[in-house]
Amino acid sequence: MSVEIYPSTSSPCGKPLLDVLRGHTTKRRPIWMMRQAGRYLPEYRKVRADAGSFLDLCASPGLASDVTLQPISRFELDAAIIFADILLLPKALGQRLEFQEGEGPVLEPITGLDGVNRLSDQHVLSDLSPVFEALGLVSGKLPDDVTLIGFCGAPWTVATYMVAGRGTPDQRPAREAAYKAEPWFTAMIDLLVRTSIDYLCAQVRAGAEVLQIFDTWAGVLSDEQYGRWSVAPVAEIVRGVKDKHPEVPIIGFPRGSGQRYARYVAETGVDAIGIDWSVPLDWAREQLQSRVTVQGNLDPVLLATGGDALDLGVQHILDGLDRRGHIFNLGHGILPDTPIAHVERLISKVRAWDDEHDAVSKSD
Ligand code: 1CP
Repeated sequence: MSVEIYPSTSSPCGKPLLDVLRGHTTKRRPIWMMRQAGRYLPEYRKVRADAGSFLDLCASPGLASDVTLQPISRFELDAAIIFADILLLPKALGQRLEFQEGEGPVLEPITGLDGVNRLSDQHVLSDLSPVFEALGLVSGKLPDDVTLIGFCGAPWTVATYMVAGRGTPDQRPAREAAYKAEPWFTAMIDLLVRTSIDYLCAQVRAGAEVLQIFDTWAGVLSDEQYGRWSVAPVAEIVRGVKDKHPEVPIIGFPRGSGQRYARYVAETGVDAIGIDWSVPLDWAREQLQSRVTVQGNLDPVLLATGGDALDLGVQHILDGLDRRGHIFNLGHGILPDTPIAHVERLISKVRAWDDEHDAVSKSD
């Protein structure tokens, strides 16, 4: 029998991640890791080298589905996240994108109306068809209890790269455009909202069971800008997707939001909130877990560090958050130099906690 904390309108389906997101209590606490397919895995590095470039890998459904499944074969994880990138959407809108070795993404910066006017939503879904094909392939190969996650970037975060043309430490170019509320910047955000809804809905049709919206740069916004550029566009996306697919849970990840995570939950309508490692767990339990599922929040640096500090950090999260309504994850993506043994240790710790507490509840 399942105990419910949020009103649940469905019966459990046997996939721990999906069930927790729908308000059921599961035997095991679901775990997955942001960027779980990636450079810390030798099997990923091999496929990546054979593919030629990161974008070639994303454009090849067979290879993208293989690397999506790599962490699932290696570890006991509860979700696979489709291998793609948040910047495939601006590329599909017509912005030139390259990934330079050791440099990360490079786009042709958009800093005015001309640049926005050159974008077009005409071929977005056909351009992104390799992502949908890869989802279909993964969906046919996943173990029965593993959930398939689709994703996109939040308009604000995607726009920061579109404006700067690359990753920056503070996203200053986009923040300046946002402060001035430049009409071209507003038009860019509107275009991203509309096309992200279409993109996410198409991912659901292709097999995604849960969606995550990555707002990696939400935290750099000042408080009075946060509502307009981070919360409002994501709320619109959530409404647009729920309109067509009300049964698909949506996880928001507005990294670095501090106290504003509570506002984000209240105003966007997400079903779950991904939190970074700076968030105090007692606060998260009271202010967030009482309303939605919480995902997080181990520091990726701690996972790379390992040892007793890692054990303590994992234990702190397992004890600090209510196991009902918690998805174990990192507070941001796994780092490329993370030893695989540390990942194995993390997962076995989480599983051991479940076993211990299951034994306790049986002997009660
Ligand atoms: O060299 C390589 O192999 C490329 C490294 C890499 C990988 C593995 C990039 C370049 N993207 C990805 C895959 C990726 N990106 C996934 C795959 C699924 C998984 O999690 O396993 C996901 C969900 C993303 C999302 C993404 N891309 C975000 C949001 C999450 C986050 O980590 O903050 C962002 C900001 C990007 C942009 C991006 N793509 C790649 C890099 C190095 C960056 C960051 C650039 C920067 O800010 O400097």
